[in-house]
Amino acid sequence: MATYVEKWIEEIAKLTQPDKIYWCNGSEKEAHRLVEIGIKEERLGGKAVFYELNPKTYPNCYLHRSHPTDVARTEHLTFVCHKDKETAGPNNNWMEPKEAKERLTKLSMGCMRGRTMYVIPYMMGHPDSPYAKACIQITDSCYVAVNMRIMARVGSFVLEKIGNRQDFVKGLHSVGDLDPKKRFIMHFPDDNLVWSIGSGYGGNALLGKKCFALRMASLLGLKEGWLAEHMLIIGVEDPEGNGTYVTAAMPSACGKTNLAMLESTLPGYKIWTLGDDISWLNIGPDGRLYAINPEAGFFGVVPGTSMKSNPNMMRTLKANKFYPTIYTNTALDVDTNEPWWEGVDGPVPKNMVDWQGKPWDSSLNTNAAHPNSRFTVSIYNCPTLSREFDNPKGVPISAIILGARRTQLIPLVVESFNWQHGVFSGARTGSETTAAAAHQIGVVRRDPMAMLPFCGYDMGDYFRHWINTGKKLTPPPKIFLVNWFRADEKGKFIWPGFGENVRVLKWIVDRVNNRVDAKETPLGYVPHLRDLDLKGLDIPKGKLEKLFEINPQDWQQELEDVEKFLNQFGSHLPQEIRQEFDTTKAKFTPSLVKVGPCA
Ligand code: OXD
Ligand code: MN
Repeated sequence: MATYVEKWIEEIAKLTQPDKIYWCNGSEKEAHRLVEIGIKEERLGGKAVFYELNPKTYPNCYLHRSHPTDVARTEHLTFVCHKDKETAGPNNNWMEPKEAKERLTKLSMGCMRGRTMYVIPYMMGHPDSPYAKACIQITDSCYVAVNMRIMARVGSFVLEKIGNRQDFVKGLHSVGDLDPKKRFIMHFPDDNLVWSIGSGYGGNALLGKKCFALRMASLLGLKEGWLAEHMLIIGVEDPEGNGTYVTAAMPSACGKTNLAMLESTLPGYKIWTLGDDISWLNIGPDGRLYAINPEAGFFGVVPGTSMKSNPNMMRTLKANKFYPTIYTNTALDVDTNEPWWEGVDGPVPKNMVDWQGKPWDSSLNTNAAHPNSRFTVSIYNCPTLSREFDNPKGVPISAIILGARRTQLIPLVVESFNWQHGVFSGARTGSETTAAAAHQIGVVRRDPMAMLPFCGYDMGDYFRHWINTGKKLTPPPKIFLVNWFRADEKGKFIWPGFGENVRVLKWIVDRVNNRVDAKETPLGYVPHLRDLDLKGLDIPKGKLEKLFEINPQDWQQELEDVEKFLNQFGSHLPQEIRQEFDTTKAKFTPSLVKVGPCA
């Protein structure tokens, strides 16, 4: 008798009409075959799917060039289709599920004609973990199939785990005809279904990642009592060999992947990597918060990656242990057949083609690599991979870091007074937009816990879920805000960042282990300068004080903006968040303000 999975595949094949159906087994042999198909047979937008890079200097590495209109997540085409709009909240696009399915059904009729349908059974999390989830993705792209095998644990064993169950999350993906007008990424929580058509881009097409592991999983977490978060996971080892596990949420362009693989500049400190993008956080049997990384690879932004910004990522990319590594939309040095991107070490090659394969030279004043060009590489290639990565129980988390990119206002590091205050601090977090859109530089986009594009339900309810989770934790982790981007009067960053961020991690670990006290401010606790290890750094005292300056006028303005943002959640906003807001506001009313430099 056909299983539920087989019946579903049959039903989708009837709709999409592929030439062939291929069930992936996750083996390396199969990955070689899929890459070969991508080089020789399958076409995407009329082009080969993969090009082999220099086999001597970049062995087992392949370049993929996407359709020029298909280079990033398309938030405006991403919908969460709950029965009612209110559940989706103001942070999600919503469409009535019946209407959404009708649209997608029309777009999907015969969309796989002439193509192969790949069926990918995959696991998010270690197969032995009680927190892992078995899923199936269908796709008509060998690029997606190869990338899924890097990013998740693919294999026939997943089918055995699913058996005849019906409650696994189904992902249905087709590149369609790559027409942005016919592109949708739709989530159907009541049917455990993600349906994506018209894009081959990672965040839109690798459905285990943002679609399942964040949007759908955030809803599962709400139902089942856990948190799915946009967070890296690291272990910080001190000179005595003690490890402290930390997660950190950061919006894009705030150095999340760099922090996940940080090379310490402090003697005796070592950072161990467990993940760079997603954490699933569960309450363990001892009442502490345990994190697993549901993914098995990195899908990271390439430009800016160098031996200075992230030496361990450069080593990961060259490790050549797990087959293969994929570069998407980088430029290509035609003489050496090697990928190239802005910010990489070394001179700019003389003879290059850009990310679309067109001749490029620096006088063109354009980017050679697309600013959102990506690598997909196995986490097992990472030289700093923690030996706890495959621990099915996960790792106990002592601190949660919430990052922001603000040239003013937010100190280098602040510890929240308690869990509830930390949730409020995360709820009001925003980042200044970067130079990508010149006219918009410095505009603040509020992005609570870096989850605004990824929370599958109303974020007011999400804040409540955080508050409730904290009440069950014994003890809850401490929550810290960090901001590497504070600038001086000339607009120059004060803090050197990158490997030097370990100095902030050290203070966080010292606070978690009650080794140092701290100075109270209206925003939380900040370090006494004597407790921040600054040996070897040449930052004048005045500038260091600026890193922690809290300007009441600026904060009065900031809180007006925060209030507007929080008000959109209406009655869904927990009373506790309102209280925290009022308390903070009162601290900044002129008669009460008493803020000095830390000493
Ligand atoms: C993102 C990503 O967009 O991780 O956040 O790709
Ligand atoms: Mn991300």
